[in-house]
Amino acid sequence: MKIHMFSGSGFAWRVTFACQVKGVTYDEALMQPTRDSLKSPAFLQLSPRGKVPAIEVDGYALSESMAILAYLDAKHPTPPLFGTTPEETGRIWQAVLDFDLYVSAAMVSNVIALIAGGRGANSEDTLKQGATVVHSELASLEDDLSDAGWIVGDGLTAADIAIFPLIEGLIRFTGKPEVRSFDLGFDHFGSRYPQLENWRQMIKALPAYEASYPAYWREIDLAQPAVA
Ligand SMILES: N[C@@H](CCC(=O)N[C@@H](CS)C(=O)NCC(=O)O)C(=O)O
Repeated sequence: MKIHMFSGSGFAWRVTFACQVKGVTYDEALMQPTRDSLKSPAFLQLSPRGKVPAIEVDGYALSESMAILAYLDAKHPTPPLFGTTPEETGRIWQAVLDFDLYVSAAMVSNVIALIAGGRGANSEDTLKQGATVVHSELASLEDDLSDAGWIVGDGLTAADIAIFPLIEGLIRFTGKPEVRSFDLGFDHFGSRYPQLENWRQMIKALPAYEASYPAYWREIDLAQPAVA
């Protein structure tokens, strides 16, 4: 299986994480996050909206990270990521869709993408508004974790894999020195969100975490000011 992606995309990390959990081998087809590359006719054949991730398997192409996770789960059922009972499956999709429909825009478009794209310095108001929405959503997630500390039920599911990479991106990008002065409130994450911090540590303890950690994030330490 080939995964078209760029290293550090939270949506692509969902797919590589799920592959690692399931022991599915894959090749990363790394792209540049540019219009030329993402909106090229060839890539639009694979991903009609020109977004990563997209996969190719034996002539079959699929985009949308959660569609890819559902495909992987159907093709490689062990371990199951979408529950083992209809009730669990419903809860997992509820959590995923809730996040993607109501949370990820504030988190990705109004915080992570602005900072990652270098536009954060000119967007303080948007960043602050985005951060306010994200904090209220994180507070709900903090309260709603299962008794076992996962998003749903007593083990890792697609809901954890959907949400975790984007929270890691949020923490990484808001830790940039030039953004810290905006005081968005995401540093000291663990003291503000102790249950979510415990959940992050449970995920980080899984072998799939290290195995899928974005190579680009390892290479570039955002906490250090950029060298001119
Ligand atoms: N809903 C999509 C979102 C994918 C997405 O937004 N990918 C970003 C990278 S993190 C992208 O390709 N952005 C390029 C663009 O929108 O032009 C999914 O879950 O796969």
